Amino acid sequence: MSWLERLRDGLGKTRQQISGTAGSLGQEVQEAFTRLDTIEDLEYALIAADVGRAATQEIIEDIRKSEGGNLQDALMRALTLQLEPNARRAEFRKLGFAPDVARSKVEPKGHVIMVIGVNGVGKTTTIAKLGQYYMTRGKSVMFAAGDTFRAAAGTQLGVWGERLGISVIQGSDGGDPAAVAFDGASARKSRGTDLLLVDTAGRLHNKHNLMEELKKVQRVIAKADPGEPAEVWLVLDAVTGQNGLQQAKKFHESTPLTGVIVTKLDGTAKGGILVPIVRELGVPIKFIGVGEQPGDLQPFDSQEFVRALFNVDIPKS
Ligand SMILES: Nc1nc2c(ncn2[C@@H]2O[C@H](COP(=O)(O)OP(=O)(O)OP(=O)(O)O)[C@@H](O)[C@H]2O)c(=O)[nH]1
Ligand SMILES: [Mg+2]
Repeated sequence: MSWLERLRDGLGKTRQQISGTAGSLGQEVQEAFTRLDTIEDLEYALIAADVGRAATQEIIEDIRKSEGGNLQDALMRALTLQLEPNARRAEFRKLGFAPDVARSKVEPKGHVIMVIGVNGVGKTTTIAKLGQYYMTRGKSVMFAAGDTFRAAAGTQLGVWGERLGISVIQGSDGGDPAAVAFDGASARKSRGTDLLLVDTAGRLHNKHNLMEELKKVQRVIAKADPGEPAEVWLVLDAVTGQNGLQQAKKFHESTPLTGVIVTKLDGTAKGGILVPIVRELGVPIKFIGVGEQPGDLQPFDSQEFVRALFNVDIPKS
């Protein structure tokens, strides 16, 4: 299966949830607005998919203003617009709809990417996938096993490293994660490796400790290699929906994020969560994950996402 097929497949639950609730999206926009229940059903469907109220209202407004065409086309345009960063969305609306570059820029600004997020969201697996992604694009990659809290977390990353041929800086279970991060950042610098991906714990004895620990890891990396980590990416499990978004905000307050990776879009009917992530966090979505295999992670592309969501063919460019 190609990535696009897996993406379509993965978004199946969200698609069913939207089209099942919204009813026929094939009707003309103008006709739909003559029957209020159609629009109410669509609103309900979007909210149930976790698109959020503010974005849903804007989407309905954009559809209302669209000139002709059917409901699905207007909805797809409006949704794509909601997946653009806030400033670009305003600009596109003024110009009429025309995003040029929809695909996220995933070239890291520097050499160290710290990967954070609560437990079980897919951090370690995502690090492995990212390692493969960058390696197949010609970059040298290293991992640092900074989750020393959960027993066997280091082993899990070690297994991935072995499978992918990526070297892993390990600490000891229960040891100091900042020490592992420091060793990793120093080793990356001295070896001249292009990229270091730092895994972190998703859970400690309490939440406050976790945030403090992440800040410390970040500080120590900067000590070993000034200017790094250039990127702090939060992994968010789409299945957790609005809850995950609230957690993301907490992380963002304490360790400012430069990107978000949304995983498990294959396991949820709430794929609309990407919309409030973009709107409320104001941080770009870098990658999305639709499965457990290394190839199941790809740079986020708003147009591709919306087309896959509605099972519409993607024109070959
Ligand atoms: N279906 C699906 N499963 C995924 C995806 N990404 C990760 N997983 C699975 O989610 C589970 C947890 O992944 P981990 O990478 O261990 O998560 P983590 O955030 O490192 O968890 P902790 O180390 O406990 O904090 C694993 O079974 C992964 O295979 C995805 O995009 N889709
Ligand atoms: Mg982990």
